[in-house]
Amino acid sequence: PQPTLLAEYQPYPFTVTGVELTFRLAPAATRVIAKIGFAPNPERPGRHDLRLDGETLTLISAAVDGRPLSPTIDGAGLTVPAAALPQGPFTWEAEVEIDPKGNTALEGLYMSGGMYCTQCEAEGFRKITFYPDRPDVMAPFKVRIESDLPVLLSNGNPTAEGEGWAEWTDPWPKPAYLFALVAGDLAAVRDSFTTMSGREVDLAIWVRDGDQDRCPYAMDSLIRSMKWDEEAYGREYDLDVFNIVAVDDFNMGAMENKGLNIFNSKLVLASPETATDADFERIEGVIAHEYFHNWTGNRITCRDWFQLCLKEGLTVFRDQEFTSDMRSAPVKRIDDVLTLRARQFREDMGPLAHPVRPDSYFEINNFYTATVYEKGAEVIGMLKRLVGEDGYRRALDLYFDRHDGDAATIEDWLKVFEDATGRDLAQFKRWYTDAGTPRLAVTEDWQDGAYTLTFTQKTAPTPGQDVKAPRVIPIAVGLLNPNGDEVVPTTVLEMTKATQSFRFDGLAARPVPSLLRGFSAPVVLDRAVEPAERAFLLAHDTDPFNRWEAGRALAKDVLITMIADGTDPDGGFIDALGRLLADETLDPAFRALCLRLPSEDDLAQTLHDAGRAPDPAHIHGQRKRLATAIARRLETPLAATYAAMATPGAFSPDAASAGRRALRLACLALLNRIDGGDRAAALYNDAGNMTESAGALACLIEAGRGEAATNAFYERWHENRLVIDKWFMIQLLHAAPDKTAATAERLAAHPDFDWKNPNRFRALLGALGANHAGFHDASGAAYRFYADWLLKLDPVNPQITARMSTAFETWARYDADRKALIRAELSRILHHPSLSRDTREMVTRILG
Ligand code: HT7
Ligand code: ZN
Repeated sequence: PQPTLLAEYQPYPFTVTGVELTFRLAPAATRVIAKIGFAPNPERPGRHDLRLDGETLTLISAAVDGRPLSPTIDGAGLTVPAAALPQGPFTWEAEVEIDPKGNTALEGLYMSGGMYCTQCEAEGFRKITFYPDRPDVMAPFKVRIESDLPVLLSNGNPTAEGEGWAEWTDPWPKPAYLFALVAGDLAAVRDSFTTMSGREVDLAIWVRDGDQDRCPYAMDSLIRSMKWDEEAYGREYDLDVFNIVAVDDFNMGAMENKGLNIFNSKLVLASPETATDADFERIEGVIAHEYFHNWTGNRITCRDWFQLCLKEGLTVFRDQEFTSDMRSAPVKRIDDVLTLRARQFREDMGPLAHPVRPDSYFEINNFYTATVYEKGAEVIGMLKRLVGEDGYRRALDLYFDRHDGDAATIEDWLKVFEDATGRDLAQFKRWYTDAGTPRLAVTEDWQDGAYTLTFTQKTAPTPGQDVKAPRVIPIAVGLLNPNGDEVVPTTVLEMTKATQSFRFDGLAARPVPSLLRGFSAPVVLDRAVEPAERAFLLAHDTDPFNRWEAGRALAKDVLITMIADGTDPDGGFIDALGRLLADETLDPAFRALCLRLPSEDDLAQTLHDAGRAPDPAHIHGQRKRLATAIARRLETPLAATYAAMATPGAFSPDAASAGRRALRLACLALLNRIDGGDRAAALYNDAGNMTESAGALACLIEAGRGEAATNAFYERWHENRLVIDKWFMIQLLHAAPDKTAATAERLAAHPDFDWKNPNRFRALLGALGANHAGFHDASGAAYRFYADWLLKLDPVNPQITARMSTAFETWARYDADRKALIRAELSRILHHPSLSRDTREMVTRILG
């Protein structure tokens, strides 16, 4: 197969004037009758064949303007020669048969727990009917659903219904990837929202009967999102109804189909007993994200899938802003940077590195990545920093005015910023076109009251891009005097050259720099800093992000030294941590983040960057050793904080309560190193919510006394799928390295390991891949087990298989033996005779 190339984009030769679909639902033989109006597209003069995408469809009949015809069908669609088409507009009619029940790939129309549902992004609509399945073809849709099931939903507004049928009309032209249909025996939780212009919108969340009491948080999040988008961006909802449906079998988190969002049930259903604080926060964020797509994605969509970041980067940025406003902005920023570094930096530094706007793909589903989403959001954060709040608002207003109803590009996006602010963004565009994370080296000079910072940027070659030109990097800097007072408040330096100096005059003493405040650009700062300076910033920096960053860097330095020479951990670092822990002026959630040690994966990457092959078992051991040393030295304040942070009374998912629980559990995890699991056992017995139950269970497993609690947890929750996902996950995440593969094997044989369910598969295999020392155990047993399961899942669900193959993306970091073991597993996968295109592309790229 040939890759799809950005450079080869051409508009579709026809416009679609309207789509009418009738669905006669039956599990193994659904009939889809399509009536589609086509007209010649003036952007592609001349006569053209009609090419329609279509996969896994059985064509029953086809006609153009009522005249039956037999088009040529291949594995990817059908063609009607230009000669068989009228010169002007025409109507295409086709009836096809599809098999929702046999659709295990969960793309197109499929069944989940007796209900019909769809997933059409990116290219799933072509599994429903023959159609130009590309985002720049937009049309109004009218849908009739015929079924005995009581609830029949599609996009837009309900326009008619009768016994066994319902009709929906979506007046807003949309690309096929936003099409949705749901049919099932569902219960609704309802509310309403009055928009800023006074229109009443009926809101409903549809779930299985019995799950209604786990919907209020999602509904509340939706209402807050609708309000926020009006206040922050002036964006109002544009239909009479907004429906959300929760489904158990879903490949990703959720989908922003116009007026009918479909969600993975884990991102809707939450109660204090079944969901953790992290689940609540994630639900709030994803409900907001999908809702915000109504403007950034649906009203303005992407011209082609290369422009995916246009909607995803912007919508992630918007949901991050929303969460910052709802919760604590500094804590949210730290969380986002932790995610970015853990997922996107890892991607950008390995064989899967690609630009925020890629320029070639075999399978677009493989490009729903941390680079497109999270780095895409960072790029928008940089733009906002460069043009300021007002410039950003003007640019966004212009974007919505100019492009409403369009299928737009990154060029269009940058142009509105240029037009609204007068800036030239030609160099900035490199953030979209060039892969790789720039490294920023820093040197300082201090002479006669003048302090000069010199930065040098370098980006290592990435696949297909050997040479990198300098990028625009906004570097937010503040300067502190030796007393800890801020003498230069946050200033954004605009770096545009490979090497560039910035001078600060009139200072009375050599300052301490606080660099890259708020993580103002997605780069790695390379600067050798003395522990004393880091401790100074940890104590005095006014920028909360950099305060946390200083503690993080200290912890990392200590750990890297311990790993290198087995020395005892640094007491100064632990005492600095102790001061932070005891500082009650600091938000508990912030203190919890400061107590969290750098991950083993992060340490492995740091060692690799320094030219050393990481030893996962040794890293694991030294990280534990540091945790033990912290617990011993800070036992008294940790125990006091553990007691003080209890949240008695009714559970509230608000940020302040969640922060207290996070700090309490961070203390528990450390104390667990020295109390043999006693506190965890007590907490497990008393826990009044899932945050504490799950946290205590993890500690008990770590302490080697998890068996009884693990069994009790299962007994208590075996009827709740989402909680049993946690049960699988916790056991694997916390298994000892030499027992991880065996634990995975045992759990895979458990009758509840319903491996065709993506959440369950991810709970087990995802957690195995995330247990760094266990996954990379020198025996290679985990590698083998993991590869076996990828091969088993591939014919059933290629999308999930391909995505999960990324567990192997870091293979080049490790020693020769591990490299050989991983490469052998990857080539075993690659040589499988009927490997999917999805997994083939990923494994080929990973092998390099
Ligand atoms: N825009 C949605 C992406 C998505 C998706 C992509 C490929 C395969 C399945 C999928 N499900 C959802 C979700 C979002 O980012 O908002
Ligand atoms: Zn999205």
